[in-house]
Amino acid sequence: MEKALIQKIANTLHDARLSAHSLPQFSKDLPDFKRQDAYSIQEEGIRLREAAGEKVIGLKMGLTSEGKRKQMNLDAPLYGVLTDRMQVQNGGNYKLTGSIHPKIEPEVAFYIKSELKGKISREDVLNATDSVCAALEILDSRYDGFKYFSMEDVISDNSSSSHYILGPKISDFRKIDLANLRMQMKVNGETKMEGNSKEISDDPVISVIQLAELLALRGKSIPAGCFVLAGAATAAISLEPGMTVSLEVESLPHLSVSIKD
Ligand code: 0L1
Ligand code: MG
Repeated sequence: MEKALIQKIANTLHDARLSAHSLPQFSKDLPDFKRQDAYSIQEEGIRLREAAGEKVIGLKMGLTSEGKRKQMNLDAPLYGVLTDRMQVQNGGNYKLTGSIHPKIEPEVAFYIKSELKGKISREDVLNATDSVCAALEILDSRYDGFKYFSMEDVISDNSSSSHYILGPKISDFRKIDLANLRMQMKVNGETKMEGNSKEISDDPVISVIQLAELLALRGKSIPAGCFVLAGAATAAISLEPGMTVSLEVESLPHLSVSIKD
């Protein structure tokens, strides 16, 4: 794909996000849209955010559970890039103004203390991990109806990133079985989604391995000092004002966010 078209799509998605307007998917008119073109558009979109003063501090894996892939009718994991301005504090408010059709999903996150590059093992991930926490990801899509025709549409849109909430972290994560943690996402105290961390790529550590592999295709790595949202254990739910969404992940401190108009 030509640089000018990459830039044009990135600008269009950036403006759609800023003005909270949805768009038709690009893949409809681009029969030869390649996955690596989509990551180039994503990178251009991140450059636009950096030019506006945002700082990249994290990465996300998406479509890591069968439930999520079925919900979105897409077939493989993907990644996105997270900035400081996307963070909502644990226990804080999230205002719906400025979003298009936001949803929330239950995740586990890793704080990475040393670089992870290319083909790595489970032990490499654990050695490079400083701490772990439960996390909520708020997704939004800049496409009409929060629907995609292709992976390329969603990757271009920074894998539907919008906001995230990180719970308190624990550093003695080796004492727990990260691949078998019960996860309950509640709305106003009532359980709405229930799953297990095993549904995140069979083991959230595997998500981090897959992220390093996907980044290597772009000549990139997981840098020291960033955090990684490993993916959701269940399908996402739509946000409405008045909801307080909390996440309880076994053996990890809980977190919550209140949704406002
Ligand atoms: O974080 C995710 O799993 C979302 C990835 C993109 C698919 C979606 O928009 O739900
Ligand atoms: Mg997610």
